[in-house]
Amino acid sequence: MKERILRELRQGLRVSGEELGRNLGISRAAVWKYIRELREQGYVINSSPNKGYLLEASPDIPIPEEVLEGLSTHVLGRTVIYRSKVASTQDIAKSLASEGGEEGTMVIAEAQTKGRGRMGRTWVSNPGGLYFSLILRPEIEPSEALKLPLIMGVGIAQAINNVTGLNPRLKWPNDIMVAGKKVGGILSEMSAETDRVQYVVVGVGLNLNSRKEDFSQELQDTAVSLMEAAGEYVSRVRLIQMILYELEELYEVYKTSGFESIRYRWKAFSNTIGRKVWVSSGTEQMEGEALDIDQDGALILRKPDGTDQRIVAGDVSLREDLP
Ligand code: BT5
Repeated sequence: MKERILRELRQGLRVSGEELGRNLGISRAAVWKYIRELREQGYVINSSPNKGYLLEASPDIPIPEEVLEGLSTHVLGRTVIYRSKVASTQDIAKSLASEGGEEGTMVIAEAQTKGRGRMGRTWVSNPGGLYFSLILRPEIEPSEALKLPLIMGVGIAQAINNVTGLNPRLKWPNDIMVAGKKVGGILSEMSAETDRVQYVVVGVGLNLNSRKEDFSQELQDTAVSLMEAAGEYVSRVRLIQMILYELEELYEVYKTSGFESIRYRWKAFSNTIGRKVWVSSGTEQMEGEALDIDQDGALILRKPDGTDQRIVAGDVSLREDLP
């Protein structure tokens, strides 16, 4: 019912409680209760006696009412679950996925107390950032799943560029960088049988409107927010809608035509290819030149002895960034 009231108010005209009640088949008192709830959510609704209600401003909060308004995707983000504080959006999305949650379902949180990165690392998730997990159900073999964080990376980089004008770079396998610092990361977790993926939950953490002093001393050297880099507040709702739009397009391309064209787009955003790097993969530490990513999304490292090594998981440091 609240959504329907909002839809009426979004027409941009002043409308009386009586008229709203009549259109929606509820009492004026009920209308008033929903208006109060909307105000509590951050909607600015002007009311004047005898004339009625006028929507003056909507909050930049990724609640379903806002994300769905004007969202142009067919699948991704059509179901949005918004929470103010959770341990990790990954856990919620994974449990929904295991109970049959639909492809495209998105769990967004304002803050996380146990946000995680890869290999048990922590993702610092203070208020001001964007933290979400998306359920995907691609009909692929488990070995294909390595490509998904790369596809996500391209979509996110493109969306950041569209919304802020910044030129983000992608660092293999899952870092989103701006001005040489990490602005976001992608975590992909899947459930699979031997030859079939059941679901993949891709989690994205982005530093959006946080300030330098919101980060710990240690992170201040390596992390940045979009607001700091762009010099202005970045609308969360707009960025989410743009990410979903870009991702859905890429996901379609991937499902119908494969990874090849996305691989090229990834390379165009990359700050890794052609650079001297250090790679740590499992217990191994290697140096060399990041030559390419192959058709599976693996990194090809040319080692000092001239041989090439294919790396499917690990961390890359650019040599000139090392202390
Ligand atoms: C990642 O891991 O970069 C993937 C992060 C994914 C987070 C999202 S948030 C929504 C969803 N729910 C979750 O619980 N997780 C996902 P990794 O490559 O392992 O990088 C982790 C490292 O990045 C840490 O060890 C820190 O060095 C650094 N880091 C942590 N928080 C950061 C932040 N807010 N900004 C920049 N760097 C950060």
